[in-house]
Amino acid sequence: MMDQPVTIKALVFDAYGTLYDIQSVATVTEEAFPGYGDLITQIWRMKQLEYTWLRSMMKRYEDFSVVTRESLTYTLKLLGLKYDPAVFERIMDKYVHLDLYPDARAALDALKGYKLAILSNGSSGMLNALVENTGLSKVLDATISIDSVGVFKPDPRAYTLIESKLGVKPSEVLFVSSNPFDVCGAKSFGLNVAWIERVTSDAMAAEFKPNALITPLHMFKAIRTQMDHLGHEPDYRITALSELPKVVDA
Ligand code: LAC
Repeated sequence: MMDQPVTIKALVFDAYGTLYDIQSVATVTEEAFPGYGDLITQIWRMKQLEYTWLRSMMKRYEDFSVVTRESLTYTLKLLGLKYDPAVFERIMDKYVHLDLYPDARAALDALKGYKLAILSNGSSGMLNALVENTGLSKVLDATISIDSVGVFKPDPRAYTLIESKLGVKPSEVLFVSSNPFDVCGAKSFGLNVAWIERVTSDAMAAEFKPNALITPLHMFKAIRTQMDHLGHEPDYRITALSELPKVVDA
């Protein structure tokens, strides 16, 4: 927990996996390629994140729409799936119509009075369309893309955008993410961080019984939803966004 009380002025949210359910692409991937939906959904997301990190390290930034397309191409190719451009575009289009987590809207409404923003690796174009299509533009003060620094989270330069765009010091920010790599990056940078543990460690362990059928979703959860061992722990662990008012008003 935090060493001393701080006054939180802004809550800044990661987008994909935190406010928006990235698994909701499974409906379109399954519809486009029956029987492959889960495989495509998980490989695509794992590669997409990997490409953000590789591009940052290679200093070959391309925005998240490019990364998302390249990782989808990788996935369909490895599975030997043939497709026409319209099918590809239909799958991509889900990225600007992702499902909000059921608890997202009510939690944001309950936090009125704080500055509320998204800081995401998404490109400005993708994020603005998503926020508009899902009605969040009315409740958010800012939708911040890392586009303007040309490097993806968890690079510290990405997190500097909160202060430069919102005018709020890192010590006055509660950053909220479900993505362990993002929690570690934000904490390492110096933000207060709440981790939304969408898959608790008990629930995770319960899914891995001897000889249990392990699906691509299980592997995704094992690799991308549990806290990483990078020497940084979140200040708060929550299991629903509805717990946030209690965290900041405490
Ligand atoms: C984001 C991805 C990393 O929204 O989840 O930044």
